[in-house]
Amino acid sequence: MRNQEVARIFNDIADILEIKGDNPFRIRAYRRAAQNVDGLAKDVAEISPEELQKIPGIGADLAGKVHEYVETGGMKFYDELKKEVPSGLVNILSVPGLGPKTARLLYDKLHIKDVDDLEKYAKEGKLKGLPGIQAKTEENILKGIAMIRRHTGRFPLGRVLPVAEGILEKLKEKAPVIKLSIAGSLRRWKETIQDIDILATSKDPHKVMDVFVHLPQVKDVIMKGPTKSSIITTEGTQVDLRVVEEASFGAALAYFTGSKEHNIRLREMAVKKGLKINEYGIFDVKTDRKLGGEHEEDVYQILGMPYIPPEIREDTGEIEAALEGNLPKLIGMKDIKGDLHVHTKSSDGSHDIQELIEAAKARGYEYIAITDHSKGLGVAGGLSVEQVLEQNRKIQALNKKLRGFKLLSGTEMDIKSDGSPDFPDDVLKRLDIVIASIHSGFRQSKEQITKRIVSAMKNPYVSIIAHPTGRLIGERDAYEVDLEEVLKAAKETGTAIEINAYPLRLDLSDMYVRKAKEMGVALAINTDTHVIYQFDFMTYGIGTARRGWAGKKDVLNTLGYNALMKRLKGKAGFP
Ligand code: DGT
Ligand code: CA
Ligand code: ZN
Repeated sequence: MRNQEVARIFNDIADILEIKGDNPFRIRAYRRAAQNVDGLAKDVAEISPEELQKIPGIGADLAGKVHEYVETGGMKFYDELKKEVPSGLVNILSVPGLGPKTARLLYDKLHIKDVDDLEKYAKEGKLKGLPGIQAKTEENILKGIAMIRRHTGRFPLGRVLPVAEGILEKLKEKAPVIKLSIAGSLRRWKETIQDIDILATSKDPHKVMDVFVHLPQVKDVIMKGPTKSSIITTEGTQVDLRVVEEASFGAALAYFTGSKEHNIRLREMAVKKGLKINEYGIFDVKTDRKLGGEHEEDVYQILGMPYIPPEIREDTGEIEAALEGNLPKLIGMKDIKGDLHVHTKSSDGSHDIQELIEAAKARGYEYIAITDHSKGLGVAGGLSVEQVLEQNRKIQALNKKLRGFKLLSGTEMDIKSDGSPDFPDDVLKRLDIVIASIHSGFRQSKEQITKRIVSAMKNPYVSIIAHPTGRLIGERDAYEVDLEEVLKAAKETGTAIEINAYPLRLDLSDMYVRKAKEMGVALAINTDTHVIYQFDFMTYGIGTARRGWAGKKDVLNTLGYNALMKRLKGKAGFP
């Protein structure tokens, strides 16, 4: 979809305008347009200029710009605008907490043009005198730069997967492929991705490669051959496509899915059995006879193991578990009965409850929890006590009318900086579910933040801790928090921990999901939906849960409605 690209450009434009000190209304118009284009379910390339104008926040002018981009792959206004500020200055904005006003100031006063300049000045302590910059800020800027550096070269899964799916779709449509699969870290649902690996079989590999290197997503072609081609997409991700023989497809899929560590272990095992595994198949070393390779299962079967799902192929115990017959039965999409973290337009969501019910039913769900923000989160339209109680009455009335579907009346309650809850207990006790989470005070010490979360968990009405580390992959590091302590307290208090499925969050991360599972802490996989299409983010949560070895019984929202309600009311200390 072109939508993400257009949204990124509109956001860039807003950034540059802001650095230039342009009209705030104009800046906000670009930001709003970016958000709305990003949220569209349909590709802007398939929407006529007339229809484009009907999208909220897109007038004739912006519709024209979108159309221009779809037609030409560029936007004149954007290209001209970029010439007005040093390109590195825009990159400075990716340093967390550093906004356009500061960027402008840094440029005007110190001629800082890019991240390297910024780092140099911060290290030398030369930023301090500037308005609004203190020693602590310099330290935070350096931390932020270090984070950006760590992430360069790897892209968040949530940015890469839609690109890969777009390419697969086009290949299916236009190229003579028979089998087609994603491989590599993307197939393992790793949270960051270096490059996209795709495998195919075909009777006409040349034609497949021809189609591939001419796809609209392609910016540069690195190499083109009959068995392997590599391109760079317009987003800057490398994609390798390999066309292999039908008889080797399974072996190639196993090989290129990795991980490398997992493959090395498999090959060592093979050697001990007098076998050889490579991307072409499994062979008997003595006779060179091919024993298998058409199907991925062949590899595992010949080594005397059950099939190991891609998500756990990391050599972190899966091979031992497989040999002992102890592989976990991993959770799947079909196990999910509902979503426990959903916003309506009463806070910062985009839809009313009725629209959300329809969307949830269409996904086969049995229930959803309405969890708008609480009053402390003013910027997100948090609900007052009166408003959340009114919503609660409305939901109870709706539940009487609904057939085969239930709403849970809830809240995403802010845990305040001092650790106190944003609603009193006599409000919380009327709700079906309470999600508690942190939205401020990210710079507190590890002890403070851990204490805040633990004290929230001690409240008998708090059912789930949402996005427990606050990270945004590639954009914002987790706040300092002792997750081991949090998990321990979760176990003791009977509080569930969320796997927030929003693609840039994936929070809990896979490693801690596994720890939670081992400790017997309940998990909940939620999308944090603000716009309906985001319900589909559930697959990312499932991917993360599977990477953490989680099964159906580890996850709250696999329970049916009645069992779930019983479970929520069963928390220790619940009156
Ligand atoms: P990344 O870094 O996100 O692209 O991660 P992967 O796992 O996709 O790594 P990539 O793209 O370098 O290679 C894809 C797969 O190919 C990898 O998971 C395993 C296999 N592979 C690549 N290089 C080697 C190697 O030197 N030895 C073995 N055994 N397997 C390899
Ligand atoms: Ca890869
Ligand atoms: Zn939320």
